[in-house]
Amino acid sequence: MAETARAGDRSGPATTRTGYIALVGRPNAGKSTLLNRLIGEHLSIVTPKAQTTWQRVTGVLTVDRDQLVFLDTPGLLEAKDLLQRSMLGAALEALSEADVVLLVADATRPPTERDAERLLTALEECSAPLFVALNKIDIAPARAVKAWTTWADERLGPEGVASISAAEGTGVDALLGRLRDALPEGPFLYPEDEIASESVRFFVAELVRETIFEHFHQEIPYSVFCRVEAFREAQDPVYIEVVVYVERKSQKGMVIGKKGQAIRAVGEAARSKIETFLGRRVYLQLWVKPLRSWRKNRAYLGQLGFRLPAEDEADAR
Ligand SMILES: Nc1nc2c(ncn2[C@@H]2O[C@H](COP(=O)(O)OP(=O)(O)O)[C@@H](O)[C@H]2O)c(=O)[nH]1
Ligand SMILES: [Mg+2]
Repeated sequence: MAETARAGDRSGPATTRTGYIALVGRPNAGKSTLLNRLIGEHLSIVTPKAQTTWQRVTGVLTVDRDQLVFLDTPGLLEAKDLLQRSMLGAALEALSEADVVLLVADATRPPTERDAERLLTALEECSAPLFVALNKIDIAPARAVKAWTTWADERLGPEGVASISAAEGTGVDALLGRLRDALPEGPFLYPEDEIASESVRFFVAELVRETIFEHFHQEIPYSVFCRVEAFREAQDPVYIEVVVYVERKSQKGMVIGKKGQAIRAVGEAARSKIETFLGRRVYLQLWVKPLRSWRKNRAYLGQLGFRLPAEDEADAR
């Protein structure tokens, strides 16, 4: 009896809305900055250099009865080596899973036909609604933002175009409202208090890699990948060992620096970021090891946790 009564009772739990929102766009448009702003945590690494996000990062935001699962992706780029093919694959995979696609565009750079074509090709197999976030309006002239909006409306036919500053937060709440309204109904995919699906180890390694991007220039940041080898949280301070892989022996000396100066500076800066992230004191030990041409090596990329592009596709190039 009680069951039947409840079935007709309209005051029961309201339905929830849940969906994957893929953040796509050119490298350096501000996708990772936007993800961090939305989640309110430094989850995805951000640097002024292009192509810093190499694997997809998931950020989960639960507001009332809505759960938004943001997929930060490497930029849609022209893939030149195996690592870049893996990066592009990660972006396309996120698109294939997306319930909503959010193109993040840098409003300070004029739109190009090539970008539109690349995006529209990537979206061919994807039926999810498209929104455009015109980012960096804090520094883009109003004229440029207006021209971009008109162009995006005509060329991409999105559900909506929002002007935002991911760095300062302007317009982000309004954008969030529109994204929430575009979510399909469905049960939550993550516990309400969860903000990420990758492991703490992943984020710790990424913080070391971000620090390398800040301390080195030219090819070093793009030759380095970091992996946590030990993580002992029962200790205080938390004991963490990270291996910093480089592509060539000669780079090992550069990363270590004279009398270990360079790696010590990286270690200090990274430790402070990790302490903020974990909210704990940390002892950080860094090891630099060559892993010959790892960016081009399928076995190494696999061991380092990258998604690999299909074999035949790789061989055809
Ligand atoms: N002025 C300004 N800079 C931004 C904004 N959003 C991102 N940036 C900067 O743009 C650069 C690239 O940002 P990032 O989030 O790494 O871009 P991604 O490659 O698309 O993930 C960084 O130097 C950011 O600080 C913004 O709203 N305004
Ligand atoms: Mg990024």
